[in-house]
Amino acid sequence: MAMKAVCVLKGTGEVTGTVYFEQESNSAPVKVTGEIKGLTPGDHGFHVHAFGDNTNVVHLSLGCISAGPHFNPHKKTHGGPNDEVRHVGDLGNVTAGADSVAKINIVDKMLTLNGPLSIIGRTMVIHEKADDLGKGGNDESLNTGNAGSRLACGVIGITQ
Ligand SMILES: [Cu+2]
Ligand SMILES: [Zn+2]
Repeated sequence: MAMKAVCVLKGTGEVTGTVYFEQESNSAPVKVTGEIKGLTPGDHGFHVHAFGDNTNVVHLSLGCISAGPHFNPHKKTHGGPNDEVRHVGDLGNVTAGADSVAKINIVDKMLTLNGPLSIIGRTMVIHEKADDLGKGGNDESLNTGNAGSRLACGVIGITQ
């Protein structure tokens, strides 16, 4: 079924964003668009995390931790969006320009807004550092991509 969702990202610092999701039918890829502001120029890891729980967003140093790990219903290791082996939530990186703004324009075949593996009600997180896409050569790379702290996050909700 055609579905649309939206996520407003907030954190303890200056990073804010709005991300839109659109899926034309149950098995169609999901289009992810929008903008994140207040980033240092360069790549920043961008993932769907497992829980729609943002209770500790307001605590300094605990930003967005209650969102849990990357959404990983198939129990795979961390990877990049074009890898066969990846977490469902692994969307790779978004890139901020010199103006500190990252424009998002992603089409992803693994995300869905329908059924039991829907990402609606889960959390989008933008990270401090680049995601190494599982190729960093250490254990953490296969878990989080070494993307560092969570700058801002928000729960993905249904929109019209
Ligand atoms: Cu993440
Ligand atoms: Zn991951």
